[in-house]
Amino acid sequence: MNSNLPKTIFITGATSGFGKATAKLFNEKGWQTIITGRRADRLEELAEELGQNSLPLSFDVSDRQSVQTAVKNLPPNFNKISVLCNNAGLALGLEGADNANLDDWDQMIDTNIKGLVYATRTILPLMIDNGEGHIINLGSVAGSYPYPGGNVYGGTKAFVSQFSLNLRADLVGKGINVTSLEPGLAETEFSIVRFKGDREKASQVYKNTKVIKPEDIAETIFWVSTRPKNININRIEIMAG
Ligand code: NDP
Ligand code: 8X3
Repeated sequence: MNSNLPKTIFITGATSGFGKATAKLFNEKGWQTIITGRRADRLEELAEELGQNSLPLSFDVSDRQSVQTAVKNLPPNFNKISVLCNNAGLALGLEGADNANLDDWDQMIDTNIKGLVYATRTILPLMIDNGEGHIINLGSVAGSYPYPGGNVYGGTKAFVSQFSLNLRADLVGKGINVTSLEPGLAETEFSIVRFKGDREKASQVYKNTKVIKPEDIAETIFWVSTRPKNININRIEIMAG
């Protein structure tokens, strides 16, 4: 492979928060970005800002067929993926387990677990063919430290952490790195989504806290992606200061 060609990062959930900041930073650094998410209008707007090195693909990551179709139809100049950033995810609700909404639980499992697994399983063979790659999965401190109402969200993120280590076990010697990045409180649209559009309630979550910024996570993803290949960063936990 010609090492002068720009590298490509495939980012799930690039319409907001960490994913959007990551797309902007990698674009600035000269990478090609494949930006994905359900909201096509936001993707088009971001793609316009990023320019010709960016490819917007709108699909729901929890829909297996859509993930496979999107990857199968990648144009040849975008199908050598150096980094897959499995970032799309969400928390819904903060009710205790006896009151929580089962549809919310389904959606978190479908997105945070199944979506991440679909993207990984679909893109991994391309990385194996290229003999290099890096999968960076967005876990959370909620996967290690339980809190009331975290129930299924925390469970999905514990899956991400353990799945990352198991992927690593399968990929040793194949030139593919795997990292689980596990942040704490960061101000994005995360809480607005969790509280179903209640911005006032969402803003209370970050009151009097020095929160993590999306740009902090983007910089960490860039740092992880640019380490020498003789090391693998297994797991990074970042909490608000
Ligand atoms: P945002 O709500 O700002 O962004 C979430 C992104 O995920 C959006 O781009 C959204 O795109 C995408 N997404 C959600 N569901 C789907 C779906 N079914 N298909 C495709 N894309 C989807 O939140 P954050 O940036 O904070 O969250 C990013 C990741 O980081 C998540 O996995 C979250 O769990 C994790 N995280 C967040 C923390 C925080 O405090 N903010 C801390 C630790 C981890 P669209 O709606 O357009 O589909
Ligand atoms: C998001 C961080 O602490 O709100 O994963 O669950 S937390």
